[in-house]
Amino acid sequence: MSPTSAPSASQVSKVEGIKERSQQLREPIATELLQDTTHFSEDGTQILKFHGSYQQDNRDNRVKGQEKDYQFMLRTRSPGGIIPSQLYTALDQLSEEYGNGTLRATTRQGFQIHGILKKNLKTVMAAIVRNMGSTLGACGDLNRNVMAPPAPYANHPEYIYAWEYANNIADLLAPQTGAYYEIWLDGEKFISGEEHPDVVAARQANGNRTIFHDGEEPIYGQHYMPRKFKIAVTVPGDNSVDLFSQDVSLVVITDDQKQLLGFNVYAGGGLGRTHNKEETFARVADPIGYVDKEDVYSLVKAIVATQRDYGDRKDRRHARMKYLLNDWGVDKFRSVVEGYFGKAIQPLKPLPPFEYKDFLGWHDQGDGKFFLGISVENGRIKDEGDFRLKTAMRLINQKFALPIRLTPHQNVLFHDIEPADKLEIQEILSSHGIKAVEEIDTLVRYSMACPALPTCGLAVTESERALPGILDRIRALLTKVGLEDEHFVIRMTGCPNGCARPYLAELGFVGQSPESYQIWLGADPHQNRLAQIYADKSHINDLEVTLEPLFVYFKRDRHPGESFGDFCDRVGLQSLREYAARYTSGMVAKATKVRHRIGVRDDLYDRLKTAATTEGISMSEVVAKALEAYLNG
Ligand code: SRM
Ligand code: SF4
Repeated sequence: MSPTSAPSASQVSKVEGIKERSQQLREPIATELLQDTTHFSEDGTQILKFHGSYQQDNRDNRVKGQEKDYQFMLRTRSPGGIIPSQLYTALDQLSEEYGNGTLRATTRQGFQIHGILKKNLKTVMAAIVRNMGSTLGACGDLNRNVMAPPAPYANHPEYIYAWEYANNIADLLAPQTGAYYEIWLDGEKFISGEEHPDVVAARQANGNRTIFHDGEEPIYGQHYMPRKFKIAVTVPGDNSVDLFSQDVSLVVITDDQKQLLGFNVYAGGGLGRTHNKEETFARVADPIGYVDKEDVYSLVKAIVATQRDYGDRKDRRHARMKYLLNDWGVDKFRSVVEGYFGKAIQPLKPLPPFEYKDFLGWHDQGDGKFFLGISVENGRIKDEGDFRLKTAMRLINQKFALPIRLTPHQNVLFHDIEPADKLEIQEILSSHGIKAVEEIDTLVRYSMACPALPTCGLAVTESERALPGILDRIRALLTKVGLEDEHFVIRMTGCPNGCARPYLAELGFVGQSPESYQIWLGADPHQNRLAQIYADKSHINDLEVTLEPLFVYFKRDRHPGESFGDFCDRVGLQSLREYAARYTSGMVAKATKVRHRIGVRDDLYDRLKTAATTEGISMSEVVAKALEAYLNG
């Protein structure tokens, strides 16, 4: 039996037609790539995503009436965040030669290069593949990069199973079309690793309507998925992958001897939403049940087939699998999946609570070697002033050829480090301005921001470029109210799509209109619970006024050891709002100096800084003096 739900053209969204006409992801990009143009057509742009690239423009360079400054972002597909040393060397060089000079570690354990011109796209893509990488399926309506905890423990079998199955599921659901190799490598096929025979068999296995028997794509058919699809595999107690935000999460279950038995399965998480459209929302995944290891690929295929055949292909805003779970409820979803699976899904196995883990700093790997987790602010690997992470990583890579793992928190781990090399590696990092994990402000350590401006076409506010300054202000405010050692999870995005998973942060900023953010509060520190909207369109200049009452209330009424997110959840939004209202009307004027901000040109700012240093007074005082003099005539 083959699936029967090929959507009819009159009912479906525009993108469904583009996929159908693409000859399994070949056109129009194969044709348009050969044309001497700066960018692709709308259809080409959509199909290009499946190959791992987004057409963007540098929004800082937009000039009315002129063509946009088109450029391309490339994203790697790296299950579990595994980046071999050879691939890192290639990505580093490509980003220097063809990109904007930076590399960006993403929230799903991939690398992105920004700023590639269309004429160089093929060169860069081919170089990635020839150096053990791939971008196929990093974007588009199919299974995205499969996540797994990044810690390379050699002596924790659960972790080893998690990487193995993350990798195998990535293979199982990889597109089978020849388009990628034809277009970018002139048909030459590069295989970076053999597929596990179980995966090959599982892909072709003729389940109950799970596969198409004609064409190149047994699982996806001509129309691929209705929307992006995201999977993570983790181990009990480890929520480094934010498992509740995924379409599907699998949790490794072992016996007392640490032999793999099977997996607990969760489904229906997803974060993307649209402001003022209540029918779109962030959602945490539901527990679905347990599956034996022998059946896990069949179950994953059954879930994929359920979403493929029943996911909404008319309205892309309602097309993620979370809406099926929401509209059907867990019982109906489970029973439809069981129809494809061909048997009953077993009850969930009991598990300990899931915790936030980032694996930063030095760790014993368990096989005589070490791994080192380096905090990368917002994932941006660059050289800037005294901070020269890009160069430091290049030197470490050249000298020691260490494999890298990218973490789901935009950080990097070097592993397989010989004890004798620890000191030299640490020295390379220190001499390039990279702080040890103990020296990093904990607000920075536990924060994330998405790229937003200038590359993201969907951004309505700054994010990556704004968060560092905002964290400084929050640290100053915490110090002011007597919470100088406090930290919590802060995440920011430039729009409601949720790329830095702000709805699972204790304090989330979600871009709403220029310079204004929706403020989300109350997720737990381990990302098991969603935050809620506390304030709308909060201007970033009002940050201190908005947050000070909350921090004061938290300091006064928290339970011993209670985190900020748990506190906000316990007292509730209404109580927070009431306290803030009383606080602002009564005490805030006395307690807080309201600060106004004005912008100055970079050169003026530098002169201001020099003047303040020369005179030994603060910059505010210099400005105040100058303004007084000016205003008084
Ligand atoms: Fe994302 C679209 C960046 C993880 C939800 N995301 C985009 C685009 C491609 C903008 C676009 O469509 O034109 C962004 C490119 C910006 C740029 O200049 O690089 C973008 N997303 C990112 C990254 C780079 C953010 C980061 O700080 O690392 C992450 C890349 C991950 C990867 O390696 O694959 C990234 N995006 C996420 C996540 C988090 C996750 O997957 O764990 C989410 C929320 C989880 C989810 O999917 O529900 C996420 N991105 C979205 C959405 C909203 C999807 C939805 O269901 O509504 C969009 C827009 C869309 O798909 O229409 C989007
Ligand atoms: Fe762009 Fe919005 Fe994603 Fe940020 S959250 S990268 S602004 S799509």
